[in-house]
Formats: sequence, structure tokens, C-alpha cells
Amino acid sequence: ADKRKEVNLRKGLIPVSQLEHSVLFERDTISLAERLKTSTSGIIAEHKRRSPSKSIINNNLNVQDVARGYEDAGVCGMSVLTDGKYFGGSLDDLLTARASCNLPLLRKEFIIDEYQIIEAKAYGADVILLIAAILSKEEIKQFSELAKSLNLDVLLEVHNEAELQKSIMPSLDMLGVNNRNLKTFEVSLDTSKNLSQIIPDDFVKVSESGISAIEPISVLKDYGFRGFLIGENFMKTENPGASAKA
Ligand code: IGP
Repeated sequence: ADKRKEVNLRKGLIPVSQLEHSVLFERDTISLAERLKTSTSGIIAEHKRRSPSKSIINNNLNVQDVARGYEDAGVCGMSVLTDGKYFGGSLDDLLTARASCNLPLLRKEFIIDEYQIIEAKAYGADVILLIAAILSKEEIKQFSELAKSLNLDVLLEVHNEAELQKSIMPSLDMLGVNNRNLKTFEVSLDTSKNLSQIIPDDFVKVSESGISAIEPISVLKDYGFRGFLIGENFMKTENPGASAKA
């Protein structure tokens, strides 16, 4: 295990020791899970330029304006896509968002390596996403425990019951149900409704994707959801912050 850790930790361009000595690494993180517990809106607003399902969503905005707009709108947290290949994001976007607002920030990334978690913290994230569909139970445990040791919140994403059963463990803070089927890109809020029943109450429940109106949010609240991750619906407008306020 130690050997693997060593190999994993050498993957990025910047050595881990340097990341760990960065200014942001020392920063006190903000817990998104704690905020969601007391918030009435529960909105987690995402910065998303493009996606595999919709291609370009918005290419004319800068991250600073989006982050400030979301903060002005009073959202609970912000999600920043750092994946370049499919979503056109970058770590630089995360850094810009960090410099532009005081919201808890989620690094939205396909995390498959411990290095990315240390990187997340060094670039100003407060929360990491772990996707059950691409990780083993052992990886979820290892990665979430590392995140907790760094004072980062963990949002674990599932699409179905098998992924949920495999993932339930005390080192997670929030359980996210992705309403978008990653194979067909079809969106159904029924995914959230169905899985909500079997998510233990000690996790903050987050419903992700395909949320485009206030009405479904109030229905999802009745199913116990406290967080609502919304990207495209805000980003497709000229002023995502104003849209998040409405
Ligand atoms: C936001 P939407 O439909 O509001 O733009 O969805 C968010 O849920 C979505 O971007 C997302 C995602 C992911 C992206 C959810 N899980 C995992 C990349 C990787």
C-alpha cells in the first residue's frame, strides 16, 4: 500500500511537497455539508463551459464574474469543473474562483488518484467529488479518508443502488445522486427520488444534474434532499449569478 501511495503521489507536474507548502494548502476550509444542513435554498451552482452531452454551454464568461455573481445570489456553494478534456475546465479556473469569492468550492473532477486530492486543496477547494461508478470500495475509502485528514468535505456520487451500497462509509459527508445517466445522458429526477429512500439520514443528500426549475426542488426537498447541484441551467444564460438569484 505504501508503495502505491508513493507512486500515486508523484504523478502531477508539481511535487506533492510543493503543493503541501502552498499558501492555499494552509487555508481553513469551509464545510459545504454544514452549510447545507442549515440552508433553506441548498443551491450549489456550477461553473461549466461545455459538456459531452450539450457541447458548448457558454464560452463568453469569465470565472471571476461567475463566482461573484453566484456569491451575490446567495448560493450555498460553487462547483468548478477542472476537467479539461470533456468540460473545458482547468485548475486555473478553481484558483480564479477561490480568489473571487468566499463560497465553499467543490473541485469537480474525475478523481482516480490521491494526488488530485492534495492538488484540490492546494488550488483552493473545500470539497472533493468521488464518483462511485469509477472507483472501487477500497479507493473510495482511501480517497475519502485522505480528504478528511486534509479537512476537505467529501461528496460521493452515485447513479444506482449497487453504487450506493458499495459506498456507504463514515468518511463521506454528502451523498449525491446524479440524475443524468452517464451512458445515455438521459436525465430523470426519479433517480433521486428512488435512491433517497435508501440513503441513511446521517448523510447530507444532494441531487445533481438536470434541475431547471424551482418546482422540482421543492419536490426533492420532500424526499429529504438538502443540496441541489445546478450547472447548465445557470451557465446557459448571459448572467449565471442573476439566474441563480431568481
Ligand atoms: C450539473 P447540470 O445538468 O445542472 O448541468 O448538472 C452537475 O450535476 C453535472 O455537471 C455533473 C458532473 C458530474 C460533471 C454531475 N456529476 C461528474 C462531471 C462529472
